[in-house]
Amino acid sequence: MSTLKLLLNLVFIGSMTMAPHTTSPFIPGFDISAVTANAQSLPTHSWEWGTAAEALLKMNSPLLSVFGSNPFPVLAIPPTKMDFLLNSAPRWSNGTIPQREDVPELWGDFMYMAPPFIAYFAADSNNASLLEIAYLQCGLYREVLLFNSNASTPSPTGTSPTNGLWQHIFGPQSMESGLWSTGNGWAAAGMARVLATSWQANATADLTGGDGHGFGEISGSSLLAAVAYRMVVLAPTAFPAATGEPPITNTAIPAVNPLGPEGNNFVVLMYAAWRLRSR
Ligand SMILES: *[C@@H]1O[C@H](CO)[C@@H](O)[C@H](O)[C@H]1NC(C)=O
Ligand SMILES: *[C@@H]1O[C@H](CO)[C@@H](O)[C@H](O)[C@H]1NC(C)=O
Ligand SMILES: *[C@@H]1O[C@H](CO)[C@@H](O)[C@H](O)[C@H]1NC(C)=O
Ligand SMILES: CC(=O)N[C@H]1CO[C@H](CO)[C@@H](O)[C@@H]1O
Repeated sequence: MSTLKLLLNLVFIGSMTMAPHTTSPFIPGFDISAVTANAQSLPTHSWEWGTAAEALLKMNSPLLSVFGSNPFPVLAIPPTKMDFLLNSAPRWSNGTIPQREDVPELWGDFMYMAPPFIAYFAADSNNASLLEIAYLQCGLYREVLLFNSNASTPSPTGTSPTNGLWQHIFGPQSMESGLWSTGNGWAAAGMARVLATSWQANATADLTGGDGHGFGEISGSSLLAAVAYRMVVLAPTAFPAATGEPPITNTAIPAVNPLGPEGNNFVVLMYAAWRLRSR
């Protein structure tokens, strides 16, 4: 916990010293500085600090994110972290790594946390089989939460019983089959990061057959909008229609405080993605 808070502070300090990108030419119609300040000050849990670190990185040092041009600066992630992730928790029946340490339980939220980390670690250590694990985990989560199936082969796009929306949690502890928008945002944004990482590692064609197609309240909306803006830049042929301005131009102002730590971070992520698309 203190490690994560330290990481957040380091990212923030680093982003201040590493050529911060001026935001002035990219005015979204709401006070992005106020949202960013909230995004940094509100987190109190590990995943909120992690999301804040990610949002500040994209906001202030976008070239170092997996969507930027220098995503793998020299760093050393201790291999023990990867061993823990891959080997410590009881797997779901189709081989999926669960969100929980004690029970096999799958949460859409997980998609933003573990697969992007596994993919990044794999690309950084030049480990193709590990990169494939990150990709397969996305597919296996998709099977369970989108198709309510435990198959190991991907179900065809367009055949989900929930019209393309992911259910939130499958498992014995906190089963929650609702179609939570933020859960869908976590899933989409996590898969976009895995896709970008594979792309940067020149492995996308190997994993997907070339087109990246397998990756098929305001927090969820802004995170999903961030993904849409990212995909326009990442895969303009597959995503030609995601244009327009941030959808929160007016509503974000009254919602800034009630948004909470995650919501503020999602708005920062959306802004950073929109800014990139607008360049
Ligand atoms: C790649 O990662 C896997 C999983 O952690 C590990 O078992 C394997 O030894 C790694 N391969 C290389 C070449 O480092
Ligand atoms: C998938 O496996 C889980 C156990 O891990 C089981 O509870 C569930 O019913 C299975 N779902 C389907 C659709 O077979
Ligand atoms: C991907 O390919 C480009 C061009 O060949 C190369 O500059 C880059 O270093 C490669 N990236 C990785 C992670 O191997
Ligand atoms: C990787 C893995 O363990 N996949 C399993 C997922 O579940 C199906 C059964 O539905 C198995 O056939 C796969 O081997």
